[in-house]
Amino acid sequence: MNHFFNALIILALVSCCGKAPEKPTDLNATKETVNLYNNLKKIMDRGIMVGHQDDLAYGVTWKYEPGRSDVKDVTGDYPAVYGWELGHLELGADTNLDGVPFDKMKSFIQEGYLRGGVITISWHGTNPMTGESAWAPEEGTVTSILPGGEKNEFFNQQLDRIAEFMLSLKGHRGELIPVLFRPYHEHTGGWFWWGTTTPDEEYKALFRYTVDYLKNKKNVHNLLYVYNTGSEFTNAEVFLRRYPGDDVIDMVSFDTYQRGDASIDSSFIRHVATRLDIIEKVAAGKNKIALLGETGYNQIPYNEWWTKRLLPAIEGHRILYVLFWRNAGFKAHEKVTEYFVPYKGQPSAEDFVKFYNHPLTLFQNEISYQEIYGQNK
Ligand code: BMA
Repeated sequence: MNHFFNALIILALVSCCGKAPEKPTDLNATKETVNLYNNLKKIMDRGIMVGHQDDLAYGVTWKYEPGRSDVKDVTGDYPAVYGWELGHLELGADTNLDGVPFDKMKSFIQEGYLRGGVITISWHGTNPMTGESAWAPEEGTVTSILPGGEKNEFFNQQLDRIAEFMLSLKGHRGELIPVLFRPYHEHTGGWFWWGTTTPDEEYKALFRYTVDYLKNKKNVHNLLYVYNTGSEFTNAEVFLRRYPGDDVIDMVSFDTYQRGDASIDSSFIRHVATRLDIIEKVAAGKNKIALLGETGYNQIPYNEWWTKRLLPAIEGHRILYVLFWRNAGFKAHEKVTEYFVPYKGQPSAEDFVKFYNHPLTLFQNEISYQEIYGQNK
């Protein structure tokens, strides 16, 4: 009887005094999105999730083979985070700028979601003012697409397509699949039309306009918003120069890639670690989540890069995930080969398995749908 009574008290205490769920910036976010937001905050106590762009669509030597993934070929397991890309959706195209059909993308997104994977989406949108690619900055672009600009209506139609896509992502019960949306990324560099040719205040206005349009005009409530710079910052002030506001951003991040000969140059470790320190402090101060949006070492020419460079760079950091860019393979029109995780037999594959087995890293088998999307205490 006594034991029973004690157990009751403990149960009451736990259920009364557990942390109340927190809201993401979208106060009307769907149940799964709120769950995801709260669950992601907790999962950082366990480790760092590992993600891969376009993982389920193709690898270095294959395309559209059901169930296949280069990460799985090497480790036996899927990544915990799946990155996808919307470029060309804004034009009403059926395939994205990298040739991935949007209908296939939707089913890959559903597949990853049902396994409990986290979905993140980037958007290398064409320049709405000139019709050139995302990599064609032109002064005045953002002014032209914001209210009062001559391309505002045109840009709204592009956002309509983004909204329609997000609202078409459905799980098994018809619920919307939550997405970490990372638009207008690497904006501290000069290569995109939303980059440094766009004045800071306009960048903020563009971000806020997009969030407002999706949320309030299109009723999109399955998004968490990610602020993402390049690596062109060495303090919080510069990192936050174009931060659109605590009321529209849920996560803070940056992108950076290993360059040069990593086997003789270890400066990547410090380069990443010092920036992670900065964004983690920012995240802690603002009650946001920090993450590494994109990284990798093209073709991984240093066999121990995973355990000797990447791991030491992220160890001891409180970040949600690290995402490796896509395994495009040979890109015919640029005549370059691009892949950021090993395929089976690639010389760094063995080291990637060590990275996989390291207690810090979380892949699909270490997380469940319930842990990521369920309502947990
Ligand atoms: C870049 C490259 C391009 C690709 C773009 C969008 O980093 O991989 O080939 O078109 O991302 O996915």
